[in-house]
Amino acid sequence: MNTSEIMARLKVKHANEKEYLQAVQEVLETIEDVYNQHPEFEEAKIIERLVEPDRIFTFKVTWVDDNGEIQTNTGYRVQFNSAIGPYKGGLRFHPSVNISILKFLGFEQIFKNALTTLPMGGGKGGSDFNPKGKSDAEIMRFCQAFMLELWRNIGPDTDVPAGDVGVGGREIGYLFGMYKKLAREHTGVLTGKGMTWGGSLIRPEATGFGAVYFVQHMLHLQGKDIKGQKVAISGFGNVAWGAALKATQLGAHVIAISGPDGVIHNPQGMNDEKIAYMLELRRSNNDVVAPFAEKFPDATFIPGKKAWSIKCDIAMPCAYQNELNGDDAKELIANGTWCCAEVSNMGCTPEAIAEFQKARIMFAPGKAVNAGGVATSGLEMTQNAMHISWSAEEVDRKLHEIMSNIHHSCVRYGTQPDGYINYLKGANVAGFMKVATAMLEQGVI
Ligand code: 2IT
Repeated sequence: MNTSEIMARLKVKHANEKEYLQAVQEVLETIEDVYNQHPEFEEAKIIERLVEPDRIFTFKVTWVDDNGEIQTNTGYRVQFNSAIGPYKGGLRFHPSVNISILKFLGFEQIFKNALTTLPMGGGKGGSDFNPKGKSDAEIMRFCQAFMLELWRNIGPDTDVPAGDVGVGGREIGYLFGMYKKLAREHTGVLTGKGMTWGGSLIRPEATGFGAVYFVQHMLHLQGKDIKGQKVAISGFGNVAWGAALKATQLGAHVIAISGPDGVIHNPQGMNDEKIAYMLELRRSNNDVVAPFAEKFPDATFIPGKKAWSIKCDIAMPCAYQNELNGDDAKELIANGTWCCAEVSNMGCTPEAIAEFQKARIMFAPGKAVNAGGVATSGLEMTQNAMHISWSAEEVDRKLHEIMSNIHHSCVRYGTQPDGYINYLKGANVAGFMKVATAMLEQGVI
């Protein structure tokens, strides 16, 4: 079967899973050429096998809230592909979480993890639990109840979860505590752990830092520097924080951050105090960015608007999937934006990507740009397995090297005859070739 036939069948079989279908379609469209050049892949039905997760666990999570009321949520873990290493990928706690979203995230994770050059397969999990407004004790009870089910299906050489939207250091702590108690082992079964109990230095910063390192490579190749550029960032979570911090350190002006409630226009750029306040805002668990403008009067809050309404050179979506659509892309392009580096997973809709590519604007996909996060998780696994801990400089040096390699792979597989670099194609083809070859070599399993 060719890629269009496979896609057509998937659309019938999983008609309700729109995010999953979107992620698969994007990959299949970009790898079609190489797939056709490798009849051995088609013969081994590599794509048919790759789009189907190895297994999915669904479980009930019951817990008691602070009012003594019993709450029920659904927990999931999608173990997608283990061709090149144990399943690896984050846990997302958000009311929108469902099978389609976790399958899209798990599918993307396969290629992203392959790009890092580290031995990690693809997986993803989470729950429809809404952390917004929950007390610390409620978060702990939920995490413990979640792990009470999940622990049997994960392990340091089997499946290693981490954080994602709604899951940060605090949640990883509660999840790890329960895992350790049940499994009676202190191993690297989760990443993003605390620094005193097996966590890697630089892991909290890694996704945002890695993304900015990637952007530096994109710019250098065009003879440009990040210093002095205006950067618009969406979100104000852990990833947005890391990106804002590194971009500011390198002399860029982060002129927008945003939340579900609207955008902060910050024409003066960030400083240490503002960046520290981003963390405070996130810790407040209220999911609003408006208080930033109350604290810093040089910034303005524009309710209901996205970060893409602010004039910028470089756009970095750092929040959710499909947060930048075709109209947003048109607005950015009209305002003179010349680079979009997706930091969220599938942050741009297919229409937005088409607009950027049509305008020959630099665009790079999340699975390349944000891979520094999971790469540093991979480095955390290595340190745990070796029972050692590397210095921040050592981890940052390795992160730099990994991002440079990923950029190199994208350029190698994505440079078009006219010189335009199709980073989306480059990332998908590079990741696919590695996983497909591994699957072929391991036989029909
Ligand atoms: O989307 C991602 O790559 C993550 N949420 C991080 C996954 C990880 O295992 O560190």
